[in-house]
Amino acid sequence: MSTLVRGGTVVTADETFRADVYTDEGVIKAVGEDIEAPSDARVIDAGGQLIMPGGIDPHTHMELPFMGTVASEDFYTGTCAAAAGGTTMCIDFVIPAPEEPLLEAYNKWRGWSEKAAADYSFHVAVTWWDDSVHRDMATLVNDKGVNSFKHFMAYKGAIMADDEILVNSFMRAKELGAICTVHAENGELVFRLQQEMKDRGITGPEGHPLSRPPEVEGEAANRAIRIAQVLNVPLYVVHNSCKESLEAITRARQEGQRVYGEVLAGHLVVDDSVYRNPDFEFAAAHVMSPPFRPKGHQEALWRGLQSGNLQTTATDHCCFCADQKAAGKDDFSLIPNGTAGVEDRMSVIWDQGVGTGRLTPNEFVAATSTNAAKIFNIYPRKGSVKVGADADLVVWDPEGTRTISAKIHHQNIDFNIFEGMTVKGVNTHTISQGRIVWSNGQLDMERGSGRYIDRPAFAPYYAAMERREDLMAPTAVARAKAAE
Ligand code: URQ
Ligand code: ZN
Ligand code: ZN
Repeated sequence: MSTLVRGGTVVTADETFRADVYTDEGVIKAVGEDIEAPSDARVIDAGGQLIMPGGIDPHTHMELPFMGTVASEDFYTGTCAAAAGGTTMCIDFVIPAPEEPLLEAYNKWRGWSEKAAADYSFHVAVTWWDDSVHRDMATLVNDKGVNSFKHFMAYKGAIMADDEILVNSFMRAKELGAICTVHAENGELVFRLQQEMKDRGITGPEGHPLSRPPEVEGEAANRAIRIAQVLNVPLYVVHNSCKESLEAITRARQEGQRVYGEVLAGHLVVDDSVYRNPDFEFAAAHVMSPPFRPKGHQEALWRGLQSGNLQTTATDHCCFCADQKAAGKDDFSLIPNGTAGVEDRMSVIWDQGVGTGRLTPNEFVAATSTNAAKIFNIYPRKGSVKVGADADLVVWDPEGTRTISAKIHHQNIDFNIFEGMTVKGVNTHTISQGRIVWSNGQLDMERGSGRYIDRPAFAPYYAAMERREDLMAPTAVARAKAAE
Protein backbone atom coordinates (compact mmCIF):
# COMPACT_ATOMS: atom_id res chain seq x y z
CA MET A 1 0.00 0.00 0.00
CA SER A 2 1.67 3.21 -1.14
CA THR A 3 0.33 6.72 -0.72
CA LEU A 4 1.33 10.03 -2.26
CA VAL A 5 0.29 13.23 -0.52
CA ARG A 6 0.70 15.80 -3.26
CA GLY A 7 0.82 19.58 -3.45
CA GLY A 8 0.86 20.37 0.25
CA THR A 9 3.10 22.32 2.61
CA VAL A 10 5.03 20.22 5.09
CA VAL A 11 5.03 21.67 8.61
CA THR A 12 7.33 20.13 11.19
CA ALA A 13 8.41 21.34 14.64
CA ASP A 14 11.36 23.09 12.96
CA GLU A 15 10.45 24.10 9.42
CA THR A 16 7.75 24.80 6.84
CA PHE A 17 8.31 23.95 3.18
CA ARG A 18 6.43 22.99 0.04
CA ALA A 19 6.75 19.27 -0.61
CA ASP A 20 5.00 16.06 -1.56
CA VAL A 21 5.29 13.07 0.79
CA TYR A 22 5.44 9.53 -0.53
CA THR A 23 4.95 6.54 1.78
CA ASP A 24 5.18 2.81 1.19
CA GLU A 25 5.15 -0.25 3.48
CA GLY A 26 4.17 1.97 6.38
CA VAL A 27 7.27 4.17 6.13
CA ILE A 28 7.97 7.60 4.65
CA LYS A 29 10.03 6.93 1.51
CA ALA A 30 10.38 10.39 -0.03
CA VAL A 31 9.78 14.05 0.85
CA GLY A 32 10.26 16.59 -1.92
CA GLU A 33 8.74 18.46 -4.85
CA ASP A 34 7.02 16.77 -7.81
CA ILE A 35 7.43 13.19 -6.61
CA GLU A 36 6.47 10.58 -9.24
CA ALA A 37 4.55 7.75 -7.55
CA PRO A 38 3.71 4.28 -8.92
CA SER A 39 0.44 4.15 -10.83
CA ASP A 40 -1.23 2.09 -8.06
CA ALA A 41 -0.39 4.56 -5.29
CA ARG A 42 -3.32 6.20 -3.54
CA VAL A 43 -3.06 9.95 -4.12
CA ILE A 44 -4.24 12.70 -1.78
CA ASP A 45 -4.42 16.16 -3.29
CA ALA A 46 -3.22 18.33 -0.42
CA GLY A 47 -3.25 21.62 -2.34
CA GLY A 48 -3.64 24.50 0.08
CA GLN A 49 -3.28 22.15 3.03
CA LEU A 50 -0.55 21.26 5.48
CA ILE A 51 1.16 17.91 5.97
CA MET A 52 2.18 17.38 9.61
CA PRO A 53 3.34 14.47 11.76
CA GLY A 54 0.41 12.53 13.20
CA GLY A 55 -0.56 13.71 16.66
CA ILE A 56 0.86 11.88 19.67
CA ASP A 57 -1.26 11.92 22.83
CA PRO A 58 1.11 11.02 25.68
CA HIS A 59 -1.68 10.58 28.23
CA THR A 60 -4.73 8.33 27.72
CA HIS A 61 -6.53 5.69 29.80
CA MET A 62 -8.44 3.35 27.49
CA GLU A 63 -10.70 0.85 29.36
CA LEU A 64 -9.11 1.77 32.67
CA PRO A 65 -10.58 -0.07 35.70
CA PHE A 66 -10.96 2.84 38.16
CA MET A 67 -13.10 3.86 41.14
CA GLY A 68 -15.29 0.76 40.92
CA THR A 69 -16.00 0.88 37.20
CA VAL A 70 -14.18 0.64 33.82
CA ALA A 71 -13.63 3.54 31.43
CA SER A 72 -16.14 3.26 28.58
CA GLU A 73 -13.59 3.89 25.78
CA ASP A 74 -11.57 0.84 24.82
CA PHE A 75 -8.35 0.55 22.84
CA TYR A 76 -10.18 -0.01 19.56
CA THR A 77 -12.80 2.73 19.80
CA GLY A 78 -10.30 5.08 21.42
CA THR A 79 -7.62 4.74 18.75
CA CYS A 80 -10.32 5.18 16.09
CA ALA A 81 -11.58 8.36 17.73
CA ALA A 82 -8.01 9.60 18.05
CA ALA A 83 -7.37 9.08 14.33
CA ALA A 84 -10.64 10.83 13.46
CA GLY A 85 -9.10 13.91 15.06
CA GLY A 86 -5.57 13.54 13.70
CA THR A 87 -3.85 11.67 16.53
CA THR A 88 -2.02 8.55 15.33
CA MET A 89 -0.40 7.35 18.56
CA CYS A 90 -1.45 7.22 22.20
CA ILE A 91 0.78 6.53 25.18
CA ASP A 92 -1.47 4.86 27.73
CA PHE A 93 -0.85 3.61 31.26
CA VAL A 94 -0.42 0.25 32.94
CA ILE A 95 -1.64 0.88 36.49
CA PRO A 96 -0.97 -2.08 38.80
CA ALA A 97 -3.08 -2.31 41.94
CA PRO A 98 -0.98 -2.17 45.11
CA GLU A 99 0.68 -5.59 45.60
CA GLU A 100 -0.06 -6.52 41.96
CA PRO A 101 3.19 -7.58 40.25
CA LEU A 102 4.13 -4.96 37.64
CA LEU A 103 4.82 -7.56 34.97
CA GLU A 104 1.44 -9.18 35.54
CA ALA A 105 -0.29 -5.83 35.14
CA TYR A 106 1.79 -5.07 32.05
CA ASN A 107 0.79 -8.37 30.42
CA LYS A 108 -2.87 -7.75 31.30
CA TRP A 109 -2.85 -4.35 29.62
CA ARG A 110 -1.01 -5.73 26.60
CA GLY A 111 -3.87 -8.19 26.25
CA TRP A 112 -6.47 -5.44 26.37
CA SER A 113 -4.58 -3.28 23.85
CA GLU A 114 -4.35 -5.97 21.16
CA LYS A 115 -7.64 -4.55 19.77
CA ALA A 116 -6.02 -1.14 19.11
CA ALA A 117 -6.39 0.19 15.56
CA ALA A 118 -3.38 2.53 15.70
CA ASP A 119 0.02 2.51 17.37
CA TYR A 120 0.36 2.84 21.15
CA SER A 121 2.76 2.46 24.02
CA PHE A 122 2.60 2.26 27.84
CA HIS A 123 3.89 4.20 30.79
CA VAL A 124 3.91 1.88 33.82
CA ALA A 125 2.73 3.17 37.18
CA VAL A 126 4.60 2.31 40.38
CA THR A 127 1.86 2.13 43.01
CA TRP A 128 3.68 0.10 45.69
CA TRP A 129 7.19 -1.04 46.52
CA ASP A 130 9.14 -4.18 47.33
CA ASP A 131 12.04 -6.06 45.79
CA SER A 132 9.81 -7.49 43.09
CA VAL A 133 8.93 -3.96 41.91
CA HIS A 134 12.65 -3.13 41.82
CA ARG A 135 13.21 -6.24 39.72
CA ASP A 136 10.20 -5.86 37.41
CA MET A 137 11.18 -2.28 36.57
CA ALA A 138 14.41 -3.63 35.08
CA THR A 139 12.57 -6.24 33.03
CA LEU A 140 10.15 -3.61 31.76
CA VAL A 141 12.99 -1.31 30.67
CA ASN A 142 15.38 -3.93 29.33
CA ASP A 143 12.93 -6.35 27.72
CA LYS A 144 9.55 -4.62 27.25
CA GLY A 145 10.32 -1.22 25.75
CA VAL A 146 9.15 0.82 28.74
CA ASN A 147 11.19 3.96 29.47
CA SER A 148 8.76 5.90 31.70
CA PHE A 149 7.34 5.17 35.15
CA LYS A 150 4.26 6.99 36.48
CA HIS A 151 3.58 7.94 40.09
CA PHE A 152 0.17 9.04 41.33
CA MET A 153 0.74 11.37 44.28
CA ALA A 154 -3.06 11.54 44.64
CA TYR A 155 -5.71 8.83 45.23
CA LYS A 156 -4.94 7.98 48.85
CA GLY A 157 -6.07 4.49 49.81
CA ALA A 158 -5.92 3.38 46.18
CA ILE A 159 -2.90 3.92 43.92
CA MET A 160 -1.17 6.79 45.72
CA ALA A 161 2.63 6.74 45.85
CA ASP A 162 3.99 8.20 49.09
CA ASP A 163 7.47 9.73 49.38
CA GLU A 164 9.05 6.37 50.19
CA ILE A 165 7.70 4.90 46.94
CA LEU A 166 8.68 8.02 45.02
CA VAL A 167 12.27 7.91 46.27
CA ASN A 168 12.68 4.16 45.75
CA SER A 169 11.18 4.29 42.29
CA PHE A 170 12.96 7.46 41.15
CA MET A 171 16.32 5.98 42.18
CA ARG A 172 15.55 2.75 40.34
CA ALA A 173 14.36 4.57 37.24
CA LYS A 174 17.60 6.57 37.18
CA GLU A 175 19.69 3.38 37.38
CA LEU A 176 17.70 1.95 34.47
CA GLY A 177 17.77 5.08 32.31
CA ALA A 178 14.02 5.68 32.51
CA ILE A 179 12.15 8.96 33.00
CA CYS A 180 9.79 9.49 35.96
CA THR A 181 6.34 11.03 35.54
CA VAL A 182 3.95 12.22 38.23
CA HIS A 183 0.30 13.04 38.76
CA ALA A 184 1.06 15.90 41.16
CA GLU A 185 -1.63 16.40 43.78
CA ASN A 186 -1.06 15.94 47.52
CA GLY A 187 -3.31 12.94 48.15
CA GLU A 188 -3.33 13.40 51.92
CA LEU A 189 -4.58 16.98 51.62
CA VAL A 190 -7.21 15.94 49.06
CA PHE A 191 -8.45 13.23 51.41
CA ARG A 192 -8.77 15.66 54.32
CA LEU A 193 -10.41 18.39 52.26
CA GLN A 194 -12.90 15.89 50.83
CA GLN A 195 -13.87 14.98 54.41
CA GLU A 196 -14.11 18.66 55.32
CA MET A 197 -16.42 19.41 52.36
CA LYS A 198 -18.71 16.52 53.24
CA ASP A 199 -18.73 17.49 56.94
CA ARG A 200 -19.99 20.89 55.73
CA GLY A 201 -22.73 19.17 53.78
CA ILE A 202 -21.16 19.83 50.40
CA THR A 203 -21.71 16.53 48.57
CA GLY A 204 -22.35 17.72 45.01
CA PRO A 205 -19.77 18.02 42.18
CA GLU A 206 -18.99 21.56 43.33
CA GLY A 207 -17.14 19.90 46.21
CA HIS A 208 -14.65 18.34 43.80
CA PRO A 209 -12.60 21.48 42.95
CA LEU A 210 -13.01 22.75 46.52
CA SER A 211 -11.21 19.63 47.77
CA ARG A 212 -8.34 19.97 45.26
CA PRO A 213 -7.32 23.66 45.18
CA PRO A 214 -4.29 24.70 43.06
CA GLU A 215 -2.07 24.81 46.13
CA VAL A 216 -2.56 21.06 46.55
CA GLU A 217 -1.18 20.58 43.04
CA GLY A 218 1.58 23.13 43.42
CA GLU A 219 2.89 21.46 46.59
CA ALA A 220 3.06 18.03 45.00
CA ALA A 221 4.62 19.31 41.79
CA ASN A 222 7.32 21.10 43.75
CA ARG A 223 7.92 18.09 46.01
CA ALA A 224 8.32 15.74 43.06
CA ILE A 225 10.63 18.25 41.35
CA ARG A 226 12.83 18.59 44.44
CA ILE A 227 13.01 14.82 44.94
CA ALA A 228 14.01 14.45 41.29
CA GLN A 229 16.60 17.20 41.71
CA VAL A 230 18.25 15.57 44.72
CA LEU A 231 18.23 12.17 43.01
CA ASN A 232 19.27 13.71 39.70
CA VAL A 233 16.61 12.05 37.56
CA PRO A 234 14.60 13.68 34.75
CA LEU A 235 10.95 14.35 35.60
CA TYR A 236 7.78 14.77 33.52
CA VAL A 237 4.81 16.38 35.27
CA VAL A 238 1.53 15.31 33.66
CA HIS A 239 -1.66 17.39 33.29
CA ASN A 240 -0.47 20.66 34.80
CA SER A 241 -3.72 22.57 35.42
CA CYS A 242 -2.66 25.69 37.29
CA LYS A 243 -0.20 28.52 37.82
CA GLU A 244 1.16 26.89 40.95
CA SER A 245 2.50 23.75 39.27
CA LEU A 246 3.66 25.76 36.26
CA GLU A 247 5.65 28.06 38.57
CA ALA A 248 7.36 25.05 40.15
CA ILE A 249 8.33 23.71 36.73
CA THR A 250 9.46 27.13 35.47
CA ARG A 251 11.72 27.70 38.47
CA ALA A 252 13.32 24.27 38.10
CA ARG A 253 13.89 24.67 34.38
CA GLN A 254 15.43 28.10 34.90
CA GLU A 255 17.94 26.40 37.19
CA GLY A 256 18.75 23.88 34.47
CA GLN A 257 16.91 20.94 36.02
CA ARG A 258 15.55 18.47 33.50
CA VAL A 259 11.82 18.82 34.12
CA TYR A 260 9.13 18.61 31.46
CA GLY A 261 5.49 19.69 31.70
CA GLU A 262 2.33 18.47 29.98
CA VAL A 263 -0.95 20.36 29.67
CA LEU A 264 -4.34 19.01 28.66
CA ALA A 265 -6.46 20.57 25.91
CA GLY A 266 -9.28 20.67 28.47
CA HIS A 267 -7.34 22.63 31.07
CA LEU A 268 -6.38 25.17 28.38
CA VAL A 269 -9.97 26.12 27.50
CA VAL A 270 -12.41 24.96 30.22
CA ASP A 271 -12.75 26.74 33.59
CA ASP A 272 -14.26 25.79 36.96
CA SER A 273 -17.63 27.41 36.31
CA VAL A 274 -18.70 24.02 34.95
CA TYR A 275 -18.86 22.68 38.53
CA ARG A 276 -21.41 25.32 39.54
CA ASN A 277 -23.86 24.20 36.87
CA PRO A 278 -26.99 23.05 38.73
CA ASP A 279 -27.36 20.00 36.47
CA PHE A 280 -25.61 17.09 38.24
CA GLU A 281 -24.84 15.20 35.01
CA PHE A 282 -23.24 18.26 33.41
CA ALA A 283 -21.10 19.09 36.45
CA ALA A 284 -20.19 15.46 37.16
CA ALA A 285 -19.16 14.95 33.51
CA HIS A 286 -16.39 17.49 34.19
CA VAL A 287 -15.10 15.76 37.33
CA MET A 288 -11.51 14.92 36.62
CA SER A 289 -8.27 15.47 38.56
CA PRO A 290 -6.74 17.95 38.71
CA PRO A 291 -10.03 19.82 38.28
CA PHE A 292 -10.75 22.57 35.78
CA ARG A 293 -9.52 25.81 37.31
CA PRO A 294 -10.81 29.36 37.80
CA LYS A 295 -10.41 31.77 34.88
CA GLY A 296 -6.84 33.03 34.66
CA HIS A 297 -5.13 29.69 35.00
CA GLN A 298 -5.91 28.85 31.38
CA GLU A 299 -4.02 31.88 30.03
CA ALA A 300 -1.10 31.09 32.33
CA LEU A 301 -0.96 27.58 30.86
CA TRP A 302 -0.97 28.99 27.32
CA ARG A 303 1.95 31.21 28.34
CA GLY A 304 3.62 28.08 29.67
CA LEU A 305 3.38 26.53 26.21
CA GLN A 306 4.50 29.73 24.50
CA SER A 307 7.49 30.14 26.79
CA GLY A 308 8.57 26.52 26.39
CA ASN A 309 8.08 25.75 30.10
CA LEU A 310 5.35 23.30 29.09
CA GLN A 311 6.34 21.01 26.24
CA THR A 312 3.48 18.67 25.42
CA THR A 313 -0.31 18.66 25.12
CA ALA A 314 -2.44 15.63 25.96
CA THR A 315 -6.00 14.74 26.90
CA ASP A 316 -5.94 12.29 29.84
CA HIS A 317 -8.73 10.61 27.84
CA CYS A 318 -10.53 8.58 30.53
CA CYS A 319 -14.22 8.17 29.70
CA PHE A 320 -17.09 7.58 32.10
CA CYS A 321 -20.70 7.95 30.94
CA ALA A 322 -23.54 9.51 32.93
CA ASP A 323 -24.65 6.21 34.43
CA GLN A 324 -21.12 5.65 35.71
CA LYS A 325 -20.72 9.21 37.03
CA ALA A 326 -24.02 8.72 38.92
CA ALA A 327 -22.10 6.60 41.44
CA GLY A 328 -21.25 9.93 43.06
CA LYS A 329 -24.79 11.31 43.05
CA ASP A 330 -24.73 11.78 46.83
CA ASP A 331 -20.99 11.99 47.37
CA PHE A 332 -18.77 13.82 44.88
CA SER A 333 -15.70 11.83 46.00
CA LEU A 334 -17.32 8.73 44.46
CA ILE A 335 -17.73 10.25 40.98
CA PRO A 336 -15.30 8.37 38.69
CA ASN A 337 -12.65 10.90 37.74
CA GLY A 338 -12.09 11.42 34.04
CA THR A 339 -13.14 13.22 30.86
CA ALA A 340 -12.57 12.72 27.13
CA GLY A 341 -10.66 14.66 24.47
CA VAL A 342 -8.62 12.38 22.24
CA GLU A 343 -10.66 13.27 19.12
CA ASP A 344 -10.64 17.02 19.67
CA ARG A 345 -7.22 17.88 21.08
CA MET A 346 -5.56 18.75 17.74
CA SER A 347 -8.33 21.05 16.49
CA VAL A 348 -8.84 22.70 19.88
CA ILE A 349 -5.12 23.44 20.21
CA TRP A 350 -4.93 24.71 16.61
CA ASP A 351 -8.04 26.87 16.96
CA GLN A 352 -7.09 28.38 20.32
CA GLY A 353 -3.33 28.23 19.81
CA VAL A 354 -2.48 28.98 16.18
CA GLY A 355 -5.82 30.66 15.46
CA THR A 356 -5.19 33.24 18.17
CA GLY A 357 -1.51 33.78 17.41
CA ARG A 358 -0.37 32.15 20.65
CA LEU A 359 1.45 29.37 18.76
CA THR A 360 3.05 29.17 15.33
CA PRO A 361 2.19 26.12 13.22
CA ASN A 362 5.67 24.77 13.99
CA GLU A 363 5.11 25.20 17.72
CA PHE A 364 1.75 23.45 17.28
CA VAL A 365 3.53 20.43 15.79
CA ALA A 366 6.06 20.45 18.61
CA ALA A 367 3.35 20.59 21.26
CA THR A 368 1.01 18.00 19.74
CA SER A 369 3.53 15.48 18.44
CA THR A 370 7.28 16.06 18.21
CA ASN A 371 8.09 17.00 21.80
CA ALA A 372 6.31 13.93 23.14
CA ALA A 373 8.26 11.78 20.67
CA LYS A 374 11.55 13.32 21.81
CA ILE A 375 10.83 13.20 25.53
CA PHE A 376 9.76 9.55 25.37
CA ASN A 377 12.59 8.62 23.01
CA ILE A 378 10.76 7.55 19.86
CA TYR A 379 11.85 10.49 17.66
CA PRO A 380 12.31 10.62 14.66
CA ARG A 381 10.46 7.35 14.14
CA LYS A 382 7.45 9.22 15.47
CA GLY A 383 6.77 12.94 15.48
CA SER A 384 8.64 13.72 12.25
CA VAL A 385 8.12 13.93 8.46
CA LYS A 386 11.46 12.40 7.61
CA VAL A 387 12.42 9.64 5.21
CA GLY A 388 12.50 6.43 7.23
CA ALA A 389 10.00 7.60 9.84
CA ASP A 390 6.72 5.77 10.38
CA ALA A 391 4.11 6.99 7.90
CA ASP A 392 1.89 8.63 10.52
CA LEU A 393 0.67 11.92 9.02
CA VAL A 394 -2.20 14.35 9.07
CA VAL A 395 -3.35 16.44 6.10
CA TRP A 396 -4.54 19.62 7.74
CA ASP A 397 -6.94 22.24 6.38
CA PRO A 398 -6.25 25.40 8.36
CA GLU A 399 -9.42 27.00 6.98
CA GLY A 400 -11.68 24.03 7.59
CA THR A 401 -14.16 24.19 10.45
CA ARG A 402 -16.25 21.77 12.46
CA THR A 403 -18.53 22.04 15.49
CA ILE A 404 -17.72 19.64 18.28
CA SER A 405 -20.56 17.60 19.76
CA ALA A 406 -21.13 14.32 21.58
CA LYS A 407 -23.94 13.81 19.06
CA ILE A 408 -21.43 13.22 16.27
CA HIS A 409 -18.08 12.47 17.90
CA HIS A 410 -16.48 9.03 17.61
CA GLN A 411 -15.54 8.83 21.28
CA ASN A 412 -17.38 6.20 23.27
CA ILE A 413 -18.82 8.59 25.84
CA ASP A 414 -22.13 10.47 26.09
CA PHE A 415 -20.56 13.84 26.83
CA ASN A 416 -18.02 16.22 25.32
CA ILE A 417 -16.33 18.92 27.41
CA PHE A 418 -15.90 20.99 24.19
CA GLU A 419 -19.62 20.66 23.27
CA GLY A 420 -20.75 23.29 20.79
CA MET A 421 -17.27 24.69 20.19
CA THR A 422 -16.72 25.52 16.51
CA VAL A 423 -13.06 25.03 15.73
CA LYS A 424 -11.10 26.27 12.73
CA GLY A 425 -8.35 23.89 11.66
CA VAL A 426 -9.28 20.27 10.90
CA ASN A 427 -7.61 17.13 9.60
CA THR A 428 -9.12 16.21 6.24
CA HIS A 429 -7.03 13.01 6.15
CA THR A 430 -5.21 10.91 8.73
CA ILE A 431 -2.58 8.41 7.63
CA SER A 432 -1.54 5.69 10.04
CA GLN A 433 1.26 3.26 9.16
CA GLY A 434 0.91 4.52 5.57
CA ARG A 435 -2.82 3.71 5.37
CA ILE A 436 -5.45 6.40 4.84
CA VAL A 437 -7.58 5.75 7.93
CA TRP A 438 -9.62 8.97 7.91
CA SER A 439 -10.79 10.88 4.84
CA ASN A 440 -13.93 12.74 3.82
CA GLY A 441 -15.28 12.32 7.31
CA GLN A 442 -15.09 8.55 7.22
CA LEU A 443 -12.98 6.17 9.29
CA ASP A 444 -11.39 3.15 7.68
CA MET A 445 -9.53 1.39 10.47
CA GLU A 446 -8.70 -2.20 11.20
CA ARG A 447 -9.23 -3.60 14.70
CA GLY A 448 -5.97 -5.04 15.98
CA SER A 449 -3.74 -3.31 13.39
CA GLY A 450 -2.19 -1.02 16.01
CA ARG A 451 1.35 -1.87 17.13
CA TYR A 452 2.90 -1.68 20.56
CA ILE A 453 5.79 0.78 20.17
CA ASP A 454 8.95 0.02 22.16
CA ARG A 455 10.51 3.06 23.76
CA PRO A 456 14.25 2.62 24.41
CA ALA A 457 15.86 3.67 27.69
CA PHE A 458 17.91 6.83 27.91
CA ALA A 459 20.88 5.16 29.56
CA PRO A 460 23.60 6.76 27.37
CA TYR A 461 22.17 10.18 28.14
CA TYR A 462 22.14 9.60 31.87
CA ALA A 463 25.78 8.59 31.85
CA ALA A 464 26.59 11.98 30.34
CA MET A 465 24.37 13.65 32.91
CA GLU A 466 26.29 12.06 35.76
CA ARG A 467 29.45 13.73 34.47
CA ARG A 468 27.82 17.14 34.39
CA GLU A 469 28.29 18.19 37.99
CA ASP A 470 26.51 21.49 37.40
CA LEU A 471 23.34 19.50 36.77
CA MET A 472 23.82 17.35 39.84
CA ALA A 473 22.30 18.37 43.13
CA PRO A 474 24.90 19.29 45.79
CA THR A 475 24.23 16.04 47.62
CA ALA A 476 24.94 14.07 44.47
CA VAL A 477 28.17 16.01 43.90
CA ALA A 478 29.23 15.39 47.50
CA ARG A 479 28.40 11.72 47.12
CA ALA A 480 30.40 11.49 43.90
CA LYS A 481 33.42 13.16 45.51
CA ALA A 482 33.18 10.88 48.54
CA ALA A 483 33.15 7.91 46.21
CA GLU A 484 36.36 9.04 44.44
O1 URQ B 1 -5.65 10.72 37.32
C1 URQ B 1 -5.62 10.29 36.16
O2 URQ B 1 -4.85 10.76 35.34
C2 URQ B 1 -6.54 9.20 35.70
C3 URQ B 1 -7.01 8.31 36.82
C4 URQ B 1 -7.69 9.79 34.91
N1 URQ B 1 -8.62 10.57 35.68
C5 URQ B 1 -8.47 11.88 35.94
O3 URQ B 1 -9.31 12.47 36.61
N2 URQ B 1 -7.44 12.54 35.50
ZN1 ZN C 1 -3.67 11.90 36.63
ZN1 ZN D 1 -4.27 10.24 33.62
